Amino acid sequence: MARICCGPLHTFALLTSVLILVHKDKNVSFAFSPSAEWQHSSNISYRSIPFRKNLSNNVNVSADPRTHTSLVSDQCGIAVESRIDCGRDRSLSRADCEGRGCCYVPLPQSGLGGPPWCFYPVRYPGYKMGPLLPTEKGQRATLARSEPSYLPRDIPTLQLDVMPETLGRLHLTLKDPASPRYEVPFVTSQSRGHKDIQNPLYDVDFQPDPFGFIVRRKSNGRVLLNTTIGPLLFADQYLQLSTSMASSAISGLGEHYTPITLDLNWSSVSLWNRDMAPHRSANLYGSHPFFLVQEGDGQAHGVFLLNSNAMEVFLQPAPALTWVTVGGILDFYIFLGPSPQSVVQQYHEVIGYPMMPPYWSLGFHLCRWGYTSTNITRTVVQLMRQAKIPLDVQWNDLDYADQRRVFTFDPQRFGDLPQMVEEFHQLGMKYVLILDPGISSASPPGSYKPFDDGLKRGVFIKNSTGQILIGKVWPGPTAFPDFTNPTTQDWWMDCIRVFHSKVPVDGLWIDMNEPSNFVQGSVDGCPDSDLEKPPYTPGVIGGQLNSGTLCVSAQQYLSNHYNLHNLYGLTEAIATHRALLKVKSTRPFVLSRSSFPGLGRFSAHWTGDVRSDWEQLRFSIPGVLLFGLYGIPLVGADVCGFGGDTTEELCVRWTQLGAFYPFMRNHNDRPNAPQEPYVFSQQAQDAMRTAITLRYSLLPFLYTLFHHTHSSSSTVARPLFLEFPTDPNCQSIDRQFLWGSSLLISPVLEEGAVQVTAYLPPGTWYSLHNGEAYCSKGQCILFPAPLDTINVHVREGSIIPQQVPALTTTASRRNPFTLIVALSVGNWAKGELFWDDGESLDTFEHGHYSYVLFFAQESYVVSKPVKLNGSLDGLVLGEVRVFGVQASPTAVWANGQKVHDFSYSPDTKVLTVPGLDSPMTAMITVQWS
Ligand code: MIG
Repeated sequence: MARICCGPLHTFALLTSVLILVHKDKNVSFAFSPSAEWQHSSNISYRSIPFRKNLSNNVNVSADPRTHTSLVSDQCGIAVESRIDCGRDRSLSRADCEGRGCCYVPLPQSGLGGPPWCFYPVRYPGYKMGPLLPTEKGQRATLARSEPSYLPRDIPTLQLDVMPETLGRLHLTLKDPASPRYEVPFVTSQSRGHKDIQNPLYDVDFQPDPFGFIVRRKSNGRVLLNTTIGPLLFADQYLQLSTSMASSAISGLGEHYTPITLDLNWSSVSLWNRDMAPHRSANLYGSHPFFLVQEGDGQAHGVFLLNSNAMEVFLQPAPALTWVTVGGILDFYIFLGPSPQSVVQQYHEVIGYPMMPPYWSLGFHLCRWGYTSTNITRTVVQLMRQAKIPLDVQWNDLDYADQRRVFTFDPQRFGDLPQMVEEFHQLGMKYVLILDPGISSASPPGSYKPFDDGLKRGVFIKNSTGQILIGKVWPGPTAFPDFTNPTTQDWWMDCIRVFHSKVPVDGLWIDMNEPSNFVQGSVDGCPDSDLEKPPYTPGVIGGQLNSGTLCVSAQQYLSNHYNLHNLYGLTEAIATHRALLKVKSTRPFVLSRSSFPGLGRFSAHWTGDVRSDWEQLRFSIPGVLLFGLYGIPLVGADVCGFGGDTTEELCVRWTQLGAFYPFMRNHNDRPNAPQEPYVFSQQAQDAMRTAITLRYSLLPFLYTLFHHTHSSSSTVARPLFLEFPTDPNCQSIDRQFLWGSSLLISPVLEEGAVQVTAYLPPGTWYSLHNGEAYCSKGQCILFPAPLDTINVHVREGSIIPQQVPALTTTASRRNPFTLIVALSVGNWAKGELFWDDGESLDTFEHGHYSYVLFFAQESYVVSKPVKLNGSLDGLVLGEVRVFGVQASPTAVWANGQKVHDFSYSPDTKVLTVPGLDSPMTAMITVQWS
């Protein structure tokens, strides 16, 4: 069965050193004296920075002789891969380029999408750094430039703050000390800066002139960031900083349609929230200026640039990266890991740990645009129940609203909406509605309270001259609430409270919150200004910042839209979460399309308008995994695809993969062929039922993973490299993923395929379906994957709590538990269960939960409650299945009583002990011999 198959999985080319100060002439002084030319962050021991010659040998430049022609001055002798574009803001002629003091060296491959023709020389003049002085939080220095840069409105003097905040976290800011600039609100809790961190994992050195800094991993001296490879530019609307990278395996900088590691071949990614169906090279709904770098030896670090302005990040093969943002300050957090999972944790410590979702939100959700009445919606639910396919949450899209105005419902087609929701509740189900931010501004006065009231309370975003900005969305002309205004949050809560008193929705789906606008900027266009047309516009869809959204000169309570645009969805999520919390007093469920760091504390996310095709199915995996890194673990793509017609086969495969998205919702666009599970053949329905039922049986395990991500920020859907960081084969795998550390999911992603090639990291893995063991040396194995099967493997040493599934979680939560015990080679296993009522607020924080530990050794399994709060009362352990029992047991005991109907399969080496009926609130021991 086992065969080594997938050929060379990317072998990791570790660049041990990436200092890219290239200089060929020994006589030109680079042998600077560290004490004179370099400053060192005082809390760490002194390190000199010897000039590392010929590091460009890492990259082959000799292939192109023109690189080293005599025309090129010594200052320009920079390896092609390391050349940093001096003309990002506009294309430059030779005269322009040299006028900037840059190197002009056209290459056959340069131009669009290749290395730059015009690049900065070594030590391009910039800011000069003054002495580092101690502060309460670390150290501070003043940076000043003597000559202006080529950009309009330079900030001539900067304040640098270096704040070692924890052993693994360094915080570094650059701002204008003369006049305060916009800084991102809402995201970080109070900075925990402390200058007395003893022995941190990092080392920082500064090059004073031109200013640059180098961050090293202290343990091995590896250079993680080196910003001396290019100039710091800091003008009012153009901030730029370049750095070398410690490897080419970089994940993050979302939201984009991309594999799990980014393309460094002279590519760029723009961060500017946009209503845009996922496709390559487009800025999508959210912005996440964070990335994680796998260093190649199992260690990793991360960088977060806390900046919400429109940003473009340029990636080049050196490997190196250049941030360009059009406003705000430079506010960097650097996370030293050293494991990739700890990088994620350190990042989430800054942006906040994810919320604990209500249990029901982990069930199956069904939605489509085009359920045009309550009766049609009721029928959907009936047909699902007839097909015996689990469904926890029924949804309605815009169809419900009266003239598409939020906080109303159509009196004819949805006249009995309140009763319908009540009926769903009687079935043990939940109900979620869409809620767009745009508030119709065209209803006659007195006929639409949300607008009238909002107008009175001054909640809407204003244009640059102080009138309410009117755009156009589904209801026609609309005003946009400014959620940065506390008054708006109160008004929003009132709207939700009034609506909820009529229609008791269980959660809200906040769509269109980039915000999306069908006219550019506003119905009156936008003014001609530096905000609307900055000196440099990042490469965004539509070419302008106001494309598909509001005029960026629009005014909000905290700042202008230019600064706050990327926060619109986050601020709406905060307001919606807060409103639901007040109105319902249970854990809020909010699903937001637009996102920014910190969203995961308030909301779930879906990946927007994905097309029903195989490529989008495949890319949904990195999409989901990356949102885990961004701290939004409750995430999924629309199962079976949103745009275009699905096929039966695609929909089956998508349902199987979707059963392992942390958030699972089948959702479809209006014009498309229906894709509810019951519309397909019996065979397809059976396959979908199997997949969704499998998910339901695993929900206790999934819920426990969510508890961990909420309490300690471990990831739920986990890329393999996070769990197996020292296995180079896992570096870029994104066709498979893990749930936590112990379930490996290997879905079919190709049309017509009935087998799947799956990489199993070294160790024993058991088929979740039948317990068959695979002993892997770290190899690819070909598994059968007929249409009714998704391959899931359990890692040796783990115990997975399951529960007998049902058609809703309301019912399944009362069913007997089952334990899957996957014995390790050394005959042990462990696992745990977090359990509470599934919906009360802050149960972990208040201790209102139960916790059960499971462990197995040699020939017994123990279930041991370590904390009980009543939530497990009446629940029983029904069955234990032990994988990897080498010899057929002759007797089995449960709590000392002989069990007669156990079974053992000599083929798969699985021991099944059924009919236990033991209360989960007591210790249970199952033993065999
Ligand atoms: O302009 O509400 O991404 O899920 O069905 C389209 C209708 C608006 C976009 C969402 C999609 C939703 C649709 N919405």
